[in-house]
Amino acid sequence: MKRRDFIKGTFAVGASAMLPINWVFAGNLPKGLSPLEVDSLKWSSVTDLPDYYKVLNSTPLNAYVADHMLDPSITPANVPFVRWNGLLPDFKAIDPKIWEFTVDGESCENPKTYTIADLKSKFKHHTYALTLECGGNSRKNFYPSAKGNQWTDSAVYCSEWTGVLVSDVLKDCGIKDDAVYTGHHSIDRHLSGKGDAISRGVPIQYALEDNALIAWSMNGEEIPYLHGYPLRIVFGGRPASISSKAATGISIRNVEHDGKKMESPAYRVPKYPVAPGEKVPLDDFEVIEHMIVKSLITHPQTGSEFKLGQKTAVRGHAWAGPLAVVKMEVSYDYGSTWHVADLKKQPNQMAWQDWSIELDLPQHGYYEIWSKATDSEGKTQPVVQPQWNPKGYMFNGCHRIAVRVQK
Ligand SMILES: Nc1nc2c(c(=O)[nH]1)N[C@H]1C(S)=C(S)[C@@H](COP(=O)(O)O)O[C@H]1N2
Ligand SMILES: [Mo]
Repeated sequence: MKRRDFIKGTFAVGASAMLPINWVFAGNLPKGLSPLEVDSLKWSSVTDLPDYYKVLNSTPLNAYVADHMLDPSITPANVPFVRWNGLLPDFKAIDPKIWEFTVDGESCENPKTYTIADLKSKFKHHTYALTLECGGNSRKNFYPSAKGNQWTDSAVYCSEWTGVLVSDVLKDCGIKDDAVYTGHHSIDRHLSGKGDAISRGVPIQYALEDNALIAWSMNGEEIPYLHGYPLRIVFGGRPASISSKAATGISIRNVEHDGKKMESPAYRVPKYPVAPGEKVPLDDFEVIEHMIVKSLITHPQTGSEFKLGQKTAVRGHAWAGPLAVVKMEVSYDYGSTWHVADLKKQPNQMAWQDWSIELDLPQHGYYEIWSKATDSEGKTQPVVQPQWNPKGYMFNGCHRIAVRVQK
């Protein structure tokens, strides 16, 4: 039997415990859900990544941190999940002074190549907090399991990006009337060493929105190597796969972009509801254009311990793609009753929103705290699981953590 470490406040204490001594509200847990395991947080280390990262794969590099490390409103540069589809670029060989960004494509009137200095001097600068969530975030929660990186719930972050608008740059090159899509290009290569690792794009109208950036800075500093140095295309609210790191250009396309990982079923879901485990014909998938309503509890850390009578402060973030979150609720009795949390406004569209609440957990024992966001169209997070899909995208079930109250 695995040892499970409980954590007092934010400090680890050596005490171990087995689940659960006094399992409060146990009868309310919906059929099919088992109590969360309170695994000890032991992170593997890999070159270049701090040892609090948990590494899913090293080639390609995929890694994430524990949910509670995403607590700040603006995610610091040393904690976002790291996702690469192919080989890592030779970062040390990159010279930002000669880095080029090219706009071309069938629907581009005047193809142009810019240096980073050109972009900085020619166009207005903008700074936005933008939520980047992998389309496969929380994939591990799907039952039956879906193939792909088994992300838990932290393949999402919201940092502040500074750059120029994609639309200003595309307009500078002239967008023909027949433009329908963008195609994004990066320097990194496929695992085979040949061809692009990934080259995705968006319907042209999204590229014209006023918070899609070509950014050279994250949180006021140079973009870290692993998050897109020296230049990144950043679209909040949409699957992060379109936010190309180490970006070398955008093609303005007169067809749906046909770059690497645009083909079905990559970043696509079935056009109609399917049974869990069902095989779906490739023609029956459609592209995911935006992420959906969801929330994350970032405090307390799962496994925390409280004293009976002590208020339990709970907080986190919530987001809903291009929409705002209008209501945030928390339950500590497996969804039987919900408590409305304080919810902050977005600093800008496509940014996550902070929320917080203080709970009075009524007696000693084991609890789960669940969080549920509702968006401006009234859509809310499912308690058990959302529509299953073959690639395990867009899981947005309620977030769950486990805590214990001592007598
Ligand atoms: N150049 C490049 N950009 C990329 C990728 C990649 O493999 N190469 N992966 C995409 C995917 S699938 C995701 S989820 C995000 C991850 O961004 P992060 O590593 O900053 O968290 O980057 C996107 N941009
Ligand atoms: Mo992703």
